[in-house]
Amino acid sequence: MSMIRREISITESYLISGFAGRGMRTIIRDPAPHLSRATLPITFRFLDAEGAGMSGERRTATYCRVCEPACGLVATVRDGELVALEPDRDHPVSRGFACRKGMAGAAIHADPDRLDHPLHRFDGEAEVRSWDDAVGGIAATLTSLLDEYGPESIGLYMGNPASFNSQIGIGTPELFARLGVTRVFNSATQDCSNKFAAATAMFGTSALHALPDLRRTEALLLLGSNWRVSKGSFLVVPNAYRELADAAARGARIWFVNPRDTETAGPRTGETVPIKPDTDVYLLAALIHEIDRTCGFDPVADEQGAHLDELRAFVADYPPERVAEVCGVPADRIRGIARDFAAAPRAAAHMSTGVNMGRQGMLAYWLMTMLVLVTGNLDREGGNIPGREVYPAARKARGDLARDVVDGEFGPMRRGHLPGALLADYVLDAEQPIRALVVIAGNPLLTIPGEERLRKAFEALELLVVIDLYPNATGEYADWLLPAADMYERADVNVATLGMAASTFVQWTPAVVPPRHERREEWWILARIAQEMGLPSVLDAEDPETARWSRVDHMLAAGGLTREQVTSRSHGLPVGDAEPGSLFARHIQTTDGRVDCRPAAFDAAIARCARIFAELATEKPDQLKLISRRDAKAQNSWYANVPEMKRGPRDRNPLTLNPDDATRLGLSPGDEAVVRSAWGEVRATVALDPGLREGVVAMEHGWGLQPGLRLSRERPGVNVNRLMPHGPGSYEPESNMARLTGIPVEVRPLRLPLEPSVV
Ligand SMILES: Nc1nc2c(c(=O)[nH]1)N[C@H]1C(S)=C(S)[C@@H](COP(=O)(O)OP(=O)(O)OC[C@H]3O[C@@H](n4cnc5c(=O)[nH]c(N)nc54)[C@H](O)[C@@H]3O)O[C@H]1N2
Ligand SMILES: Nc1nc2c(c(=O)[nH]1)N[C@H]1C(S)=C(S)[C@@H](COP(=O)(O)OP(=O)(O)OC[C@H]3O[C@@H](n4cnc5c(=O)[nH]c(N)nc54)[C@H](O)[C@@H]3O)O[C@H]1N2
Ligand code: SF4
Ligand SMILES: [Mo]
Repeated sequence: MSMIRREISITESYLISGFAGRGMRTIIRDPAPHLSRATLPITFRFLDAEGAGMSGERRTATYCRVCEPACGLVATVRDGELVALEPDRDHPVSRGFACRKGMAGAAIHADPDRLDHPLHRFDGEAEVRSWDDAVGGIAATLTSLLDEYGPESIGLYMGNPASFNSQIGIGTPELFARLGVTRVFNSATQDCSNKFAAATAMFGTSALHALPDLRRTEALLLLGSNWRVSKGSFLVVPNAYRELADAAARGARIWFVNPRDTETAGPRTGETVPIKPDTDVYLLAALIHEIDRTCGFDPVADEQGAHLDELRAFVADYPPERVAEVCGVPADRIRGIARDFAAAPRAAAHMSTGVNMGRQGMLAYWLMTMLVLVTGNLDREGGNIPGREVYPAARKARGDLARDVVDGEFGPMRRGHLPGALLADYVLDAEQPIRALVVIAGNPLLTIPGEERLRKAFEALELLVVIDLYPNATGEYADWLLPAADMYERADVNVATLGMAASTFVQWTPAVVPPRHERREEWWILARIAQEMGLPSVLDAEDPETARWSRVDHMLAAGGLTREQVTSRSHGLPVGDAEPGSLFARHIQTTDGRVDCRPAAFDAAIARCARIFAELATEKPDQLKLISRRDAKAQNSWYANVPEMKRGPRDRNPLTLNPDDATRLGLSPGDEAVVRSAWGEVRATVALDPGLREGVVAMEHGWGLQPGLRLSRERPGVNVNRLMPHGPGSYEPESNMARLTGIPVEVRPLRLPLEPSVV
């Protein structure tokens, strides 16, 4: 076996999978410090004449790009194949922590059901086509639609994994922005867009979010999250559950405001405050009102905030005794939390998807921030502070919510990413429909509310392009299904979550292995389509390799870093901890440098707040409400085909009920139940969860048949988003955030078929 060693650019690594078929395999090593940015040392090993497999094992430091913490991992590559991932003990921040979802990356990489070649579907038949055919065919259809109907006929949906891919933003603007495409959708409107809207109104920028200072706080209010399972969101803290346990061991008081007593709550961490779903905004208002009425606002609030009197006037409508019934939290308990939170020398708060997905996520995020501010805990040690920046994101994302809210085709909405809950409406619109949709790293059929209507919409499209790891449920409707490289097949930098971390680090990873078969990175796919359409393309740059990293280089340069520095530190380059004082000193973007504590842009939302309160106050007392839940062995819809994550009871997503509710409804574990909302109906298997508040039922999302995936065919589960509100009026208009929790439902046993004797 002969061996040559030489330097090769990353672009070239795309060619490697082609070489492999001709008897050559490649090993990509850790980038060595002396190498220039895009250059990796590569060892080619030629197979011997008999074609015996190459041997040898190497370990490469990399990182996980499934969720926010970006945990350091070590990949084992044997005979050129990724065989295992394990936690990186030498990582300066995650220090040997990683979860099962992360480690399952090796199984996803090797999954035989992955997309490996471009597929074209025509008259119900799918056939393998060349990349040239694929990009040529897509370019031709896009060009003719543009000519005939203009850019409004084209839509884009970017899913959640796109956020963890530093390269996805390279080809995308070149293609879609140049075409003038404005109908852009993003999973954020099913996740967190309320936070962008609220931050814009309070801080003058959508990119400023103050994190709880877990290591130093003495009181922590956590609403609508379950860190032990999810590992957190809008927060980069590896092993956040451990941080909670450490804080509690130090004596910190922790409240989990949640309709469910979660895996995260308990004697090691803190107590659950079992709230009724979709009512957090009133609890938060009552806490602030109680503090105002008793100990008063901290004097620093007058310096930090504008319009405090207007805030006072708003919360005065919601005293503890008035909200107690609606929230399902006794007034005394609310007063107790207010007292203890205000009295704690350092207190912090955080809220996540359970509150984002209610009807008033934007106001809830505002009030959560106000609770921190009026107790003097904003931008203070042990309170809420922004993460250390690398790139001045807050300045770049400056905005004005009042100007952002516009009259859209389907009613008021925020400019920017369109509401996912309207995707089907845009496609089925009679006057100016979206006729071609490109879906990148997303599975909207299962993750956006309203499956039935989305099916109609996807059927009506003239062109659907799905760029994914898998032939996912959305891909069933695709004319072109394009195979994406996975995270271990691409070089990357963790730019997406910079500024959201308690301890900021910049991490580089090389492509651990070359893309299998014909998988390609998204930027390359989009750049090829751009070329075919005669548009500028990064592939036509003098040096495409330098060009495709230019955005990352620019972001790093803003922080005084170079890619050389970053690539030389294979376990991540620590940048610094979140800094008290930096919010007001550097980040805030309002003209007076103060937080707007009662933005005028909230007027309509505040009027709605009163209306929703009246509606909740008169609701029938036994009204069941559906909430979402996550499972430790899933990641939205895309772990459906990983055998080790779907064993045992994880063969379906049951409807979980409190045992008393189940008895009242005549349901036992294992029974089939019908769940009906005003928007749809599903059948689900019943399971009990004594941790659920009475009157609350829960289901995991991300399930539902994905015919292209073997395990999903055997264990499809049901898509809970059939039950979720969609269409005009179903989302929060200032943020475009979908409503995915606190949905009124009716649950009844599925009528058994008639006894055979009766038939
Ligand atoms: N009812 C309800 N609905 C929800 C939620 C809920 O709690 N309840 N949660 C919401 C939330 S928070 C989110 S973020 C959304 C998620 O919504 P989506 O982003 O639409 O869905 P995912 O299931 O995350 O699908 C990701 C897709 O990307 C593919 N993928 C993974 N990695 C890559 C890659 O590197 N490149 C490419 N091209 N594809 C890749 C996967 O195979 C999968 O098909 O769902 C939302 N929907
Ligand atoms: N294992 C696993 N990890 C994941 C994911 C996954 O699907 N599986 N998805 C990833 C993604 S995309 C995201 S965005 C993050 C999300 O991370 P988290 O926001 O922590 O998500 P969840 O674990 O769903 O926690 C939401 C909690 O809100 C509660 N809740 C529901 N309705 C309400 C309400 O009205 N009020 C209050 N106060 N609480 C409510 C639920 O009981 C649940 O415990 O997780 C990420 N990590
Ligand atoms: S916590 Fe998230 S980033 Fe860390 S290993 Fe698990 S899935 Fe990956
Ligand atoms: Mo998410």
